[in-house]
This record gives sequence, structure tokens and C-alpha cells, in this order.
Amino acid sequence: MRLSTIKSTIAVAGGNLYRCSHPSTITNSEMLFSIFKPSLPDPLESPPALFYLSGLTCTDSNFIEKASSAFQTAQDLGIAIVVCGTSSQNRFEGDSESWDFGHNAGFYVDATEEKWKSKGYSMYSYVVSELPSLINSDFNCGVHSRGIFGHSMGGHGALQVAFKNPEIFCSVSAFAPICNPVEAAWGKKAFEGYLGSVDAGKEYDATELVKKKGAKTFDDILIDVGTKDQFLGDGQLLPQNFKLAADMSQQKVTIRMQEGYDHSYHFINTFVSDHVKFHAKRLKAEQRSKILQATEEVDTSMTGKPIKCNAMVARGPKQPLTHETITVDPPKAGEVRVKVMANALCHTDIYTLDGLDPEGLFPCVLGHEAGCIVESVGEGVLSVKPGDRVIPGYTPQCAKPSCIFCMSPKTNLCPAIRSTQGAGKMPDGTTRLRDEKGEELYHFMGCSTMAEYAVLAEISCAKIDDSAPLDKVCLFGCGVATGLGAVWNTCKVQKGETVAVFGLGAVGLSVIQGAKMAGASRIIAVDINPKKFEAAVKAGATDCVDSLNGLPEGKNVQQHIAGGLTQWGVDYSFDCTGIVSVMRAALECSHRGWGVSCIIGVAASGHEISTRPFQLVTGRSWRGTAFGGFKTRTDVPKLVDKYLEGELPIEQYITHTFEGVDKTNEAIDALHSGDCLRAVVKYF
Ligand code: NAD
Ligand code: AHE
Ligand code: ZN
Repeated sequence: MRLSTIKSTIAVAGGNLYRCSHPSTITNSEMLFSIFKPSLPDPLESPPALFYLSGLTCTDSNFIEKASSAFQTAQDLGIAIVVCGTSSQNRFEGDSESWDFGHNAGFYVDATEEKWKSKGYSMYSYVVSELPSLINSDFNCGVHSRGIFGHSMGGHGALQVAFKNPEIFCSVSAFAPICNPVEAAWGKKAFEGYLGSVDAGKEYDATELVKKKGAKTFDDILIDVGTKDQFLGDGQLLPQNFKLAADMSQQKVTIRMQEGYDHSYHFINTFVSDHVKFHAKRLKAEQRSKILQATEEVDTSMTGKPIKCNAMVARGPKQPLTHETITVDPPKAGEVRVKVMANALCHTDIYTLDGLDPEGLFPCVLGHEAGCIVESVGEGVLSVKPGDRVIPGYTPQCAKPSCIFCMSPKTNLCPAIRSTQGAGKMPDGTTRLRDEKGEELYHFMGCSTMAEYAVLAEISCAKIDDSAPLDKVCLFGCGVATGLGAVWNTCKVQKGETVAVFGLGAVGLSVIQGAKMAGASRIIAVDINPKKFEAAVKAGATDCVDSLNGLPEGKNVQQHIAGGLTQWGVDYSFDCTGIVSVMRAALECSHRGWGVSCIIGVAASGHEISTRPFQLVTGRSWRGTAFGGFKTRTDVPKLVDKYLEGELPIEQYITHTFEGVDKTNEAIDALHSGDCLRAVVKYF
């Protein structure tokens, strides 16, 4: 049963801002609050919640109207923001004799003085217990992690509430907080009025609390103060007292004195995005570790023994996969057996299943874009251990000094196990996969992650941050990394340069994301399916071209791009279709004199590219990329860290999710539907 009433809903920054009220049992009054809920790919997912405490005389409307730049960052990072009131809403004679005490100035304490206690002036308990559980039950936000921040009186509230409840609020920051209220006029007045003495206020004073704690509670606390803040000058804020006490207790505090800023919401609105980012990084890490603790333990009792598990077997080209129980043998020397937690479908799996891959071998277990946990390791394996989170890589990295490929910054194409990998075998030329009849099954791309367990070469395992959500970062196992790397590594697109992207699947869109992050000035997105354009524009495309039905009379797409949309063509073009005629168009729309066209798409067996040599004579060149030039074991962990830092969002690619390996055929149908970028199948 809902506890709160939604009074209004406003669409903001891609999410929704709800203004609500609810009959509070703690303040025994009808309380108002606002909540910004981001829209997430998985609407059932509970975003972390960041609680904002306002200052004296304020209500929730101050923040939502004057600090609204917070909402875009919150949407981008998938964080909910909750803004609550500043006192019980029971009105009575004498409750607002002065602006800094009483109504809308509850000072985030639980009043013990009867006059105020009887009127529900218990904002401390309201913030610590009542509101978080209401937000959890009514809005499914902050289920796994919460943070708190605030301004002035609310800054004081956030600091002391967090110090006393780090298990409820795992991150804290503040704007111009009243840091040492027992030493400040505002604080003394509030503590005397609500608690009967200033001394009683020590339990609500952040400086006193950090002194008493005498140890670190948070990895860092972010505090912004304006140098032109009048309340800094008149001794209300006292940030230096807090800094001193924190230093004594080894509690890191980052106090940023913002030159020329005052105490207003203009100050807050200027820096609020930094605070949301500060919290997002910590809240997401907390959320992940909470979810992980709950879900992902790996059972190592089968070490050294064959494991029977569910898998989807490709029995032959152009046939649906069959759901079977297979045996996955233990890892031999230099090998790693993993529990596959999630696998995403890539077009290349389909290409091979459709019999278009000259290296296609059947029966085999496909799949190569996954997130896994190490179950056991073979002899001599030192780089990973049971329990580690890894992303399998089909471009392994032996990193041996003798390997001219691994030692060269020019390529990621380590050949150490390429021949056996292409033959569907493990490096020793044998297989670890057998069907129920004991018949051998071929491995695929050195991965075979369409099974609950897989055996990989150690050099194909990218060990990643233990808190990374495997059903998200699995995307760095292929498509998304490939698109980003084609821009950053293979072509090294620079700020201001122009690009054209052919094919707007997950690979094409990640090329756009990479180009946008590189500062490309023009990003022309080409597809035959106009439904793809909305996502392309969201990713950063400046122009969209429907090369099937949207070209000017008598022009083909390359003539439209080079000579129409641009005078001489684009600096870089990317084929993300695998279609040789498109590869030609991509080359021919690249810039006269210096254009580079990068082939990412995988062409069907026997299909070859062609163009008039004149195109190259006049300065254009063709390149290709495998896995975007990323070196699996050194670069993939960095991509995951960038994601965890919130600097590289990828949730937008996950358009479909399925539960259970046996749902893989449905995921394949989804990819064929044309409105699927990545279908992630979660196995556990
Ligand atoms: P996808 O099927 O999701 O996307 C392909 C897109 O191309 C679709 O949007 C489709 O509408 C569009 N398209 C089809 N015909 C077109 C045409 N004539 N002109 C313009 N657009 C057209 O595929 P994906 O998963 O994004 O993969 C794209 C390609 O990249 C595939 O060929 C895949 O095998 C390859 N790939 C290569 C690497 C690598 O390392 N080189 C890595 C991953 C994927
Ligand atoms: N087996 C095909 C080659 C397929 C191909 O080019 N694969 C890409 C990765 S596609 C990922 O979705 C690749 O990295 N190739 C480099 C390599 O060594 O395979 C064929 O044509 O034989
Ligand atoms: Zn792939």
C-alpha cells in the first residue's frame, strides 16, 4: 500500500520529478517531499537514492526549482534525488517567531523540549528512518544504497546524520554547512530551544561527532563554501573547525573554497553536478557490492571434476540452438574454468550461426560477449583465482616479451592461440566440451559463453573490478568496446574532426559514443532502418541518413555525404554492417586527400571489397579493426573502471534482458527484430 500521494509529476532530463505528500507518523503532520526518479533501461531496477536536506526557511521547492541542473547528471548516472522538508508541518502559535527557529527550521534534531516534541519536531528520526523506507517502498529507490547532502542547516543535518548512520547513508557532502553548531549562533539557539541546552547539541554536531569517532568513517567528504558567503564571515559555518577535527581523526575532507560565490542557490546550482557525481561513484559501488554479496558466490567444490550444466548448442548452420546438458571438463595447464553469469548476443554469433563464417564449425557452443566468475584454474595459472570476475576476450593477450604483437602498441592481434582458436579447440588442440552422448563440441572464438560454464585460456581472461555488474560490463567483451576502440585506438579521431557511421547497431552506436567523447564536430549516422536514428542522436549523431529511402534524387549515399552534407567527405568513416557494398560507400564518402575508412563489420564468407583504385590514389585509405584495437587483459579492466566511475555509460545498449541460458533463442529473435541493440541473457 502506497504511503505517499503524488501531487504532481513533471518530466525532467529524461526522468520524472514527483512532488508528494504523506501523513508522517514521526512528525505527526502532513509532510511534503519531492523525488526525482531517473528512467533506467530496466524499470524494475532500484536506483541509488541521494537525499538532500535544505537550509533554514527552505522547503523542497527551493532545490527543485533552483538547483535543477542536478537532475540531468542524476539521469545520466542513474541516481534518484529526494528532497525533503525542513520541519514538522504542524502549525501553532509561536512556531515562527523568528526565521531561523521553529517552522521550516527544524535543525534536523529530535526535540526533547515538550513544546516542540509534542508538535513532531523530530526531523532527525524523520530523515534517518521514516523517509528512506517510504522512498524504498513507494518509489523502489535507495533499496541498496543511499547518500545524503545538504545546504547550510541541511549541510549540518547531512553531516551529523551520516556520521551517526553510515550503514544507512554511505556517502555525504555539503554546501556551506553549519559545521560546528555548538559554537555557532544558529546552533546554540536551536539546541537550547529544541534540546534545552547547547551541550545536548553535541550529539548533533558534526565536528563533535568526528572528534568523538576519532577514526575515518567515509573515504572522503566533499564540502563547497563560497568565499563571499556572509555566514562564513559571521562565524555560522566554521568549516575550519570541522576540517581540523577531521584531520585529527584521519577522516579525509575535501573543502573547496569557491572564489566569489555566496550562500545562495546560484552557488549550489553551479556545483551540484559535481556533488551528484561524487555520490554516484560511491553509491553505485555500494550498490554493486550489496547485490554481489547477495547473488554471486561461486561454488569451487567441483574443482578438478567435469561439470554438467545447461548450454545452448549450435548443431548446424541456420538451425535454432538446442537446449542441452553438456559436460565442461576441468581446465588444463594455462586454462581457466569460469561460471558464466551473463552473456550478450553479438551479430557475429548470428553470422556464424547463419553459416556465413568460413571458420564456422558445428556442433559448437557459440557466445563471446560475457561476464564471468572464475570457478577453478589449471596448473600454472597465476593471473586469476577462483572468485575473480573476468571478461573473456576473443583477442587474447599473451603479453610475452617474445610476442611482437603484444609488445607493439600498433596492434592487439596476439597470434599465440589463433590457429587452435580458429579450429574450435583449446590451445593444446583438444576440446573441453562434450554433449550428453559424450560427443565433442567445438569451442567458438576461444569463449563459448552460451553455456553456464566455459573453459578459457588464461591469456583470454580480463580480470576486472570485483564490484562490476557482470550483466552490464559483459558488453565490454565485444561490440561496445570494438566501436569505442575503432575511434580511439584504430583511427584516433581528434577533436573537431568529422565522421560517418554506417550501421547503427550496438557497434555503430558505440562508434558514435566514442566519436562524441573524442570531440568530433560532425557525426553522420547512416542506416536503412530509420528506427535507429533516435538512439543515434541521443548518442551524439548530428545528422541521420536513411540510405534506403532518404537519399536525394540520383545520388547514392557516398555522393550525398561527400558533395552534399559535406563538400569533400568525412575525415573518418566506419562500416558497422559487414556488407561489402556499404564498406565501399564508407570508403568513397571519406575525405579527398586524407579520408580513412575503418571496416568493423564482418563480411560473409567469399564476400570481398572493391572500389576504383582512383579512390585511394586521391588520398583515401582503408583500415580494419578487431575488437577496436584494445589489448584484452590490460585495456578491458580500464573500460570497466571508466564505467564504474560513471564516465562511460553503457546501459543504453541493453534493450532486452532474459533470464536463463535456455532463453538464448528468444534473444536471437530479439536481435533479428531490428529494434534490439544488445540482448543480455542472465544465467544466474
Ligand atoms: P547489428 O545487426 O546490431 O547492427 C547492424 C546495423 O546495420 C543495423 O542497424 C542494420 O539496420 C544496419 N544495416 C544493415 N544493412 C545496412 C545498409 N545497407 N546500410 C546501412 N546500415 C545497414 O550488428 P552489431 O552487433 O552492431 O555488429 C555490427 C557488425 O560488426 C557485424 O558485422 C558484426 O559481426 C561486426 N563486429 C565486428 C567486430 C570486430 O571486432 N571487427 C566486433 C563486433 C562486431
Ligand atoms: N571467422 C571469420 C572472422 C570473423 C572476424 O573478423 N572476427 C572479428 C571479431 S568479430 C566479433 O564480433 C575479429 O576479431 N577477427 C580477428 C580474428 O583474428 O578473427 C573469418 O573471416 O574467418
Ligand atoms: Zn562480437
